[in-house]
Amino acid sequence: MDALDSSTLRTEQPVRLHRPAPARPRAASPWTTDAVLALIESPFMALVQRAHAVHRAHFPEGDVELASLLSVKTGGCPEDCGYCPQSVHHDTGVKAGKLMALPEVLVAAQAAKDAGASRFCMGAAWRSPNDRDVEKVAELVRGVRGLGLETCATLGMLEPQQAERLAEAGLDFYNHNLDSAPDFYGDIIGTRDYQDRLDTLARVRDAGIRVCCGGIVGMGETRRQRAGLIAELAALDPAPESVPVNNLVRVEGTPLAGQAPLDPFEIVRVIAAARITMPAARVRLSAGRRELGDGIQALCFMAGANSIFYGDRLLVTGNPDVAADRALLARLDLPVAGAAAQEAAA
Ligand code: SAM
Ligand code: DTB
Ligand code: SF4
Repeated sequence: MDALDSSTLRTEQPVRLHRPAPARPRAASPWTTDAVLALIESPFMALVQRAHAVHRAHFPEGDVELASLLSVKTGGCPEDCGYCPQSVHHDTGVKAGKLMALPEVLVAAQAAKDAGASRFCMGAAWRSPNDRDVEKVAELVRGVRGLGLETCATLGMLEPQQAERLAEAGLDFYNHNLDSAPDFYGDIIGTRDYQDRLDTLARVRDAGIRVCCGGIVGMGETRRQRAGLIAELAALDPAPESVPVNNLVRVEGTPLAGQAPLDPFEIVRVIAAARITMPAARVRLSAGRRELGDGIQALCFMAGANSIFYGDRLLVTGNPDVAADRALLARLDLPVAGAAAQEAAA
């Protein structure tokens, strides 16, 4: 990864991978792209103050949810997502593995719980799972739930009956990101389109699973396109219960490895916009926290972030270590959400 260099803090020049997709007509929502852009462009302190007020009104306890990630099936993915180290299209040195077995997953889940996590998210580098894969993941979900953790899975595109099988297994959340605004998406991903993502999200909803849906910033998108992503998320009906905001992790070998880092204050603005437009959601300050530093993370919490990925690894890249995160939350007097987290802290 590149070091943060203040001379290249923000770029509006995308690394162009694919043909740009035309803007798609969106469902009626009070949060148009223009309205979200106006929010993001409002004076920084006023924006953070407004977001903080919304946050306190909807989350009076001010707690932070700790979600741990495990890559249960790593690498070898046929999709060409320009940011992703697990795509076969990019030479990143990530080796393809098989789906992990239940006992191994339970060891990792128990360790996450012991460290204080309340949610355990299992990620698989699939375009879409086959039915046998879904049955195996359903077993993992049952096992992890049995440990008293909330479960989340992110497995790619789902068919309706696959979403139903996961719901029957008790899956609490399904993560499937819109990733970008529709008019930037084609620059980043060529092997499936925006509507595919919306279709999977609808199937997850119809099956009764709560939705975790967000995106990535820092891929070379414009500010307007960041606003477009937030507008799309806020237009989902109902809005997602969890909204991960990922700061691009620039991985050597991916087409976006050379992307200049985004101004970290811009990430705070995006978090604030997510909080104001989706007031009841857990807004997760997700990948890319290692580059942000404690001060920017504190501003993100102020602006309404109330969840983080917790644990030394994300899927295949690193994350701040557990001790550093616990120390940061303690220094900021931020309580952790959930009984397990409180026990681990004691
Ligand atoms: N294959 C499934 C899919 O794409 O839906 C699930 C796993 S995929 C790794 C889940 C999400 O991780 C992506 O949608 C993207 O938002 C995020 N992600 C992947 N690589 C990233 C990176 N280098 N930086 C930030 N976020 C990333
Ligand atoms: C999400 O929005 N971010 C997570 C999770 N959902 C699955 C993944 C981040 C991946 C970061 C790069 C990596 O380690 O592969
Ligand atoms: Fe595959 Fe998901 Fe990575 Fe895209 S983001 S290449 S679908 S693992």
